[in-house]
Amino acid sequence: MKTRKLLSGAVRLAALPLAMAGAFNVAMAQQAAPEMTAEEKATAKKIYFERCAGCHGVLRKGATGKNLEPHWSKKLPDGTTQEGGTLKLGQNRLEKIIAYGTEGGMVNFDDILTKEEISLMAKYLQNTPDVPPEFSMQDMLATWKVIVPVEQRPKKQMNKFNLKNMFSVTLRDTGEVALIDGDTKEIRSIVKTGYAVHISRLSASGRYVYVISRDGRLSLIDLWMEKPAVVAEVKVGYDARSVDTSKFKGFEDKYAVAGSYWPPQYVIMEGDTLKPLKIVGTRGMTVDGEYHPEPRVASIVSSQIKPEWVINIKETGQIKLVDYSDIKNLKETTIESAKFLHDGGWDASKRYFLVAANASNKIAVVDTKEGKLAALVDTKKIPHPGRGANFKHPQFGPVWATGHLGADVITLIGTAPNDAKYKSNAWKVVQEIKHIGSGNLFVKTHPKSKHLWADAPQNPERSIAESVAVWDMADLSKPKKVLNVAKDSGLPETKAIRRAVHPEYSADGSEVWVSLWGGKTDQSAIVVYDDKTLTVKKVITDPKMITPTGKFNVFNTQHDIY
Ligand code: DHE
Repeated sequence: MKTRKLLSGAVRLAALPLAMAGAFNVAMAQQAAPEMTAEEKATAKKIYFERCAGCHGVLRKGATGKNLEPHWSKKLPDGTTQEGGTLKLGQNRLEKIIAYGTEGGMVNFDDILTKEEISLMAKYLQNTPDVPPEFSMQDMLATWKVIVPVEQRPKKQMNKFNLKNMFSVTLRDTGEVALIDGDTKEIRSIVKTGYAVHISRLSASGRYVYVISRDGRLSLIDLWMEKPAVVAEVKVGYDARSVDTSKFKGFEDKYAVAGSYWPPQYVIMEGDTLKPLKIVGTRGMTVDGEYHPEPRVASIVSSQIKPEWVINIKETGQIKLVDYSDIKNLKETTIESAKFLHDGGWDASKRYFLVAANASNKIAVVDTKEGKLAALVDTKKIPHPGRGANFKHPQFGPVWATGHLGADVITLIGTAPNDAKYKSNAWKVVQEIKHIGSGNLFVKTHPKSKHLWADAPQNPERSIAESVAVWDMADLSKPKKVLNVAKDSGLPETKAIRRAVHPEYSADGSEVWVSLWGGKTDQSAIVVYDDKTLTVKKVITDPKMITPTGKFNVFNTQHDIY
């Protein structure tokens, strides 16, 4: 129980789903669902959205997390199936699972939710989930705001910042991003975004930053302003995670595309105003041939070799290649891969896209030149690459690396099918490097670096979750260096674990920035390491530095360097 307690802290991530699996996968009891007042239901719904929906889905169909529907089918003795009971587990057992987690991976919430809230959630889960409303073009247009019209924006860069080396940093729990100058390490601007802001992506020119928040709010920041600020906003759905832009020659900064978890759809917008232009639903059949009502949009990446986005649909396992050259006559190529697609990145040539089908323990490889699936690679449990890391392995040639939430290895996959010397390694796991533990979320390197970095923020042990590991890519048999980022920050220890998360390089590849994801109200920091010497160069901290997580260096994000 002790370790599970440690696991809880800030992260309610992919581990959560696994947990509920075993525990909930039982037949139902035929009793009425507990009654709830409208007020109780509204509170529970909010908690479910904030804490549970990411893994289990709003309809509770399950993905990385278990199916939590109350209407498990029950076979009756006469062979017919009866629907509509309540979870057999009942109130007490549900409360225990929510409070303490399970061996299967469900994390404990007893340090986040009060006893009353836990009891409320147990009741809520025994009631049939409401189907949230759809979000039409009209709804979206009603939320669209151009704060600074294009003609009133600067015609050239009005500040003296080195924009290439600017970092857009997620301040997760304050719903803000901090724009931090990579050269001086000064916070240049803190910008209000949406609830539990998630990721930032760059326009092809590097001028605009697109920030997507979990409540579906998309914010557009203009880096050319004297003080960079939000110039347009739109709500793309009720629940969202991904955004990218048109990067192909001739379409630079023209379009943005954002994917939502609810409703399951993606929207194409004008790149400089966010005016929604076209919404495309993603409901449909899974790769197993079953209809799914909630296939959520996971990662989106923009091709640099075609006017195309790769849009990964989580629950169906279908990868969409969306040709944006004519959005009125939109062409989608649907590639069958494996269910539960999540995050991924390009190989070094930017022709192949590798994406984790995380709960299927696979990496799907798409050949975007041919528009086909190149391979499905089996890996250890729950691969979670972020965007992955590309380097030339001394023995196996070009490889792409992913870490795992569910295993203590970093997996290296060969990526050079057209190289005479290394083609036999293509789309094979060529090596598994031993990590400091499971619970990895992100790996990173840079073409100018000799190091590979990996975090382990989801590990139950404080000392592991607060550390990162670094390997010398020229000789992976050399012992890895383990850096305790929390200790290196020099900040006083806090009750909450300060998870070391998301290593990100500076534009020139000389520094690596690691966030310390601490408690909701604790002042935290980003620790900047010299990538050559692996020593601390600077600790960026500020009373406003609360829950820093993802960091997006403008140049590296713009050019997909990892
Ligand atoms: Fe993320 C990327 C979904 C929780 C930090 N995360 C992604 C992507 C998806 C995703 C689909 C790929 C986006 C893309 O490339 O277009 N994340 C989810 C979830 O569904 C999940 C598991 C649960 C939830 O309820 O949201 C989840 N993610 C988290 C976190 O708790 C993290 C660690 C901290 C935070 O800030 O929220 C987190 N996710 C990130 C980051 C990236 C990301 C930093 C981008 C990595 C990169 O280098 O590009």
